[in-house]
Order: sequence, then C-alpha cells, then structure tokens
Amino acid sequence: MTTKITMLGGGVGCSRVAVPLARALQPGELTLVVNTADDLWRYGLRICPDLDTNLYALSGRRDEERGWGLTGDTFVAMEQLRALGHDAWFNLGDHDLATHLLRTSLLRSGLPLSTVTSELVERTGIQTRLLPMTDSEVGSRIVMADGTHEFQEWFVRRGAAGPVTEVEYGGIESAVPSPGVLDAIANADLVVIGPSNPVSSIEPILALPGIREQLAARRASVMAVTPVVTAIPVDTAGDDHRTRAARALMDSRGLPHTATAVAGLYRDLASSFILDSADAAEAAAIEDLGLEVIVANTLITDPPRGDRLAEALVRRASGQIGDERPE
Ligand code: FO1
Repeated sequence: MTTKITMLGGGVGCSRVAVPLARALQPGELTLVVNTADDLWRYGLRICPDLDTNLYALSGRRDEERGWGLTGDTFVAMEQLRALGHDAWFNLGDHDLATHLLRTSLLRSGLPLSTVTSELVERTGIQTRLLPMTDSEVGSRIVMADGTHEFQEWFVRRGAAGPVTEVEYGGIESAVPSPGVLDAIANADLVVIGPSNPVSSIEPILALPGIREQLAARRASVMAVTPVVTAIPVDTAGDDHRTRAARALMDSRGLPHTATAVAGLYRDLASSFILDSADAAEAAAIEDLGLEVIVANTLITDPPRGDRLAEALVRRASGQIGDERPE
C-alpha cells in the first residue's frame, strides 16, 4: 500500500522533517514543493538555497551546524575574492559552487528549473521528488525604512534585522506552479505545511495560482507543523538567525512569532496543527481557530525524535485514525 505525502516548505526547517519522513516512506512517496523566492543571482550564477538545503540534507551532506551548504566545505574562492578587494558577503563554498555552476549551465541551455532540479536529484541519488514551486524567476524583497532589499541581502548581509515594513514577492504575479505541483497537492494522501518561515517560505508558495484553492479543497487532509517553539530558546547561531528573521517578518504583518499566530495564517488551508509539547498551553487557542491540535516533540534534536514525528505524519497519511501523539 503506498502512502504519498507532499510537503510544502523552505530550506532548513522543511529539510529537518523531510529527512526522517523520506526514511519512513518508500522511495518516491515523498514530494517536496520548495520555495524559490529566496533564490538569487550571484556572480552570474543562479542560486537556490532552499532547493539546495533539501537536496544536501536528503543526501546526508548538509552542514548541520550552519544549516545550509555542504558539510566540510571550504571557502577558498570566497577568501580569494576578498583578497581581490571584493565584499563576498554571501558565502559560497568551493564544493557548493559545483551545484551552482551545473544548475546555471543547465538553465542557460534552456531547461526549466523543475527539469534542472530533477536532474540534480537524479545525479545526487535521492528518492524524494523535489519540485521548485515555480519555474518562473521570483524573488522576495524586504521593504524597510531605508529602502527595499533583495531577500538574501537582508537575511545575510543585514543579519535579518528589523523592523521590516513589508515583504514583496517579486515576479509572483506572473508565476505559475511548476509542472506536477498541483497534482502533488491533489493526489497526496496527506499534505504537510512544513515548519518553515511562514512569510518568506510558505506564503510565496500559497501566492501561486491554484495552490490555496487546492489546499482548501482538501483541508481535511492538510496538516501543518509548527515552525516556532516559544518555550524553548534556540541554541545555535543559525537557528537564532532564522528565528530573528521569522520574528521580523511576522511583525511586519502585525503578528507575534507564536504557534497560535502561525496557525491563524493556515486555518483555512489545514485542519490540523502539530504543536510542540513545550507550547502545549497554546493548544486551546489553536483549537478555538478550528484546528485539531496534535502535541508532539517537533524539535528534531536527534534522529529518533525525527522518526517519531515522521511516523505520526505517516500514520495520519495512511488514515490510521487514533492517537497520533508521538511520545
Ligand atoms: N546564510 C547565511 O547566513 N550566510 C551565508 O553566507 C549564506 C550563504 C549561503 C549559500 C548557499 C546557500 O544555499 C545558502 C546560504 N545561506 C547563507 C543560507 C540562506 O541564506 C538561507 O538558507 C535561506 O535562504 C533562508 O531560509
């Protein structure tokens, strides 16, 4: 019996669930619809951070301390650029560069991003389908008092500092979901809204034509995983950086960075919400929004925790009603 799950998400948070979920499913049963609004051109190379983070994580090569790039990578090319007086603020690892060189050359040969991505997936040997949310070029822009900044310039160069006035999704008005995305949502046994930044990673996907309608139409089998655990302080610089970014972007919407606020954003699209045990006090408020709440350990601090969360999702996908509460 196949159990197909489609997860919508961004980079680090999504990949932390995708890795154990891919382990819990058969090859080909997991599809990721990945945000591309963080993508950028740099040195003539098209860089897709969220696609690469999932590609590297699913092939066991992602640097866990940074959360992005390849483990053990070196940055000699960047050091050489600095030696030449260039401000290399976006750090591209020497091994990571190979991905950007190959992706860019395939794109320049006329292949759409979705085809290039499946080529990279094939060559990396992972069994999860990675679908960029769209083949069109899109890019979030962060509006601040001193001007508008491309997403990575804000996130990396400015350290995701606030206050942010608003987020613009450049190019989204003429973008459509890439081939297979709408089917992957319609035909999955379960759709998961992954634990990614709601404003910069999930919203761009939802902004594409047909996505919200598809999710709302099958809301009963759409589940969201909280991207925030308020009661447990983050313990790595990378997670602190990502939390700062999420807080600033939620604040630009007049929202606190809490599980309840995120649940409010997804209430019309998902019928259930996985809340972290540490934030269990928020369960009643989320239920009042009309969502079923499942309390679980959502911080995947070790593989067994990831497996338990993945098993809860697979049980839900295979219609095993009953207690999804992973211990
Ligand atoms: N994040 C940083 O904080 N500093 C960097 O220099 C940096 C470089 C980088 C290069 C390739 C890549 O795939 C990701 C990279 N990231 C870096 C992370 C990236 O900014 C984020 O993963 C997302 O775009 C935000 O979710």
